[in-house]
Amino acid sequence: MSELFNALPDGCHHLERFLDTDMQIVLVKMSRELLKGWPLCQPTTKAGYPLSLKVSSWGRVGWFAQDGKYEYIRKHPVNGRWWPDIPITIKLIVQKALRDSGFPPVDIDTVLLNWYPATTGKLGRHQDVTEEDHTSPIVTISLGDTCLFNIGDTDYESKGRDVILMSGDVFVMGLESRLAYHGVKKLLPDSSDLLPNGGRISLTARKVFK
Ligand code: MD3
Ligand code: FE
Repeated sequence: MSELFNALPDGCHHLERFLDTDMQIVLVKMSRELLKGWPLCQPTTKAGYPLSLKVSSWGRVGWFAQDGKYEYIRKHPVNGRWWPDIPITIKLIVQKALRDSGFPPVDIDTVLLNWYPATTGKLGRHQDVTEEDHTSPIVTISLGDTCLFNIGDTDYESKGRDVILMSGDVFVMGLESRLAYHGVKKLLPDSSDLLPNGGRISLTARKVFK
């Protein structure tokens, strides 16, 4: 009964253990390949503070935050190279997650890699509104250490619901939850053996353009 009082918002789907260990290892290898050519960069808030994570991207554009702006940029912020194509494996996982959640396919423009360092990684409460398209569902793959994630509604003050995201889980946010406030409160140290020194990678697929 109690879960009825604290259900996930409409349009929000937690696909637990969606990816087996072999697929998680493949995705970590792909992430390392990306970072060889497009190294992690640390975004800063509009007030100029560094976020407690670092990012890189695949796709036509990549999300970044610098000089008081949150934006999608066409090239890596440091080396100026165009972002690489989204790996087909990631596209297939995203389409399967959407289908299993009851959504039609989405032609994604970008996959954001978030790197959360062991123990200190976190992401303050926010809405994803940098995109032009606010209706297509967003899909996130979790790899490495477990995190404590919170998702509310479109009111910043909403208490929200805590969700434990583990390595191999996929989270889909569509409908009302597309614009829900959410954040990563903390990582649970030593909760996964996938990454040698701990930490967490999330891969978030989005349609940016209408
Ligand atoms: C709910 N990433 O990159 S994933 C982000 O774990 C972001 O890296 C977190 O929030 C992470 O913007 C959370 C789950 C997630 C992603 C996008 C959402 C939840 C969302 C968009 C709308 C509502
Ligand atoms: Fe977000």
